[in-house]
Amino acid sequence: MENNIESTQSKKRILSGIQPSGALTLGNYVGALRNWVQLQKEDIYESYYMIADLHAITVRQEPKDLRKNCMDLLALFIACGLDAEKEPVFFQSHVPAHTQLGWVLDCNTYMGELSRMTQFKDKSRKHADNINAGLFTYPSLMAADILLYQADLVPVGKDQKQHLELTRDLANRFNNAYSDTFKVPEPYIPKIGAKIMSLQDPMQKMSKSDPNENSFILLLDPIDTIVKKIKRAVTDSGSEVCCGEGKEGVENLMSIYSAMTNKTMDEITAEFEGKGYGDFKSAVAESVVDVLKPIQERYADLMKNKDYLESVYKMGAEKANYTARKTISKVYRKVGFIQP
Ligand code: ATP
Ligand code: LTN
Repeated sequence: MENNIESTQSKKRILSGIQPSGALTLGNYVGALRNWVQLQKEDIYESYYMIADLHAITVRQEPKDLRKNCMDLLALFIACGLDAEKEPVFFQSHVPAHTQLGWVLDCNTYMGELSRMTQFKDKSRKHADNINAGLFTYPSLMAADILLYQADLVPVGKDQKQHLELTRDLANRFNNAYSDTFKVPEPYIPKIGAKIMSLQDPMQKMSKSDPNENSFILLLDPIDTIVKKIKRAVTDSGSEVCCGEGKEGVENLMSIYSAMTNKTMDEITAEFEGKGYGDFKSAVAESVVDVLKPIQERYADLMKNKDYLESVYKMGAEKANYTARKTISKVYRKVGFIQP
């Protein structure tokens, strides 16, 4: 069988993205962004990080808000520690190969597979007045994002696992039908904080589109708001800081504290033995503020330098296009299109 997967690639590759569909939450940071920064520091991967603007319009977006969210997200990626000069950070819409491969994969994805996606079901429920075709085929476009870069690893939160499984199925399906073309990627889901829960309902994921503002912490929330939201977080009628049945609210705060301080759950239980929720919540709030304050300061500085941000995304698009074009021309050739 012809093996066309790039053999010159020396480092393993990473690709991931976040939608510019609103302000980032602590869940996005813990489940995704912070791991991107750590992985980039390890320097054993070549990484591509994108702002998934094409995905964002599967839900109605006000154009001026979308523009603002895109620039905010770019600045936040850098403020959180991504080195955008070293490796590409780019807007998905700046790389036409995403939509090109998205179409080819649409034609290799079954309706039944797409109907099973829980994100589609959730979002159809939330946006019942706009259940559009893009929302339905979103997972094929996400697979295209990943397969274009021949990514080995995709760091995401737990909610994206199902999309990753479909991506792997599509890669294998295409490779079997047309000969080896795509790397089959692995998800990278953190052990701690893979799913940070709502502060108001610990059975629900913390989500930036939750109508209850007390349910999430935004990376750019003012410090006193962060403290207030944590103090108001739902716990239970007991007073023990530990995990277990009925302790979901406390466990969620423990996960946040663990993610912020790198302490294990056992260490946290020991630290707060004999102390009440008041002390615990103060410590959680302090740990979140310690992490977010420097990010907010860097973000404010970056937003004053629009020229720099522009240079970053242009450079990112150039590098991303270079890699993506190689894959899409291979795919077009393999499916039988005449070379232009
Ligand atoms: P929306 O509320 O609009 O559906 P979202 O907050 O779920 O958005 P996405 O842009 O869909 O955010 O997700 C970006 C990344 O953040 C993904 O890797 C996702 O898995 C991760 N993520 C999102 N929410 C959480 C959470 N509560 N805990 C851990 N990871 C999360
Ligand atoms: N589907 C993801 C965002 C996303 C993504 C990607 C993540 C779009 N393309 C490629 C990883 C790799 C979400 O909704 N959180």
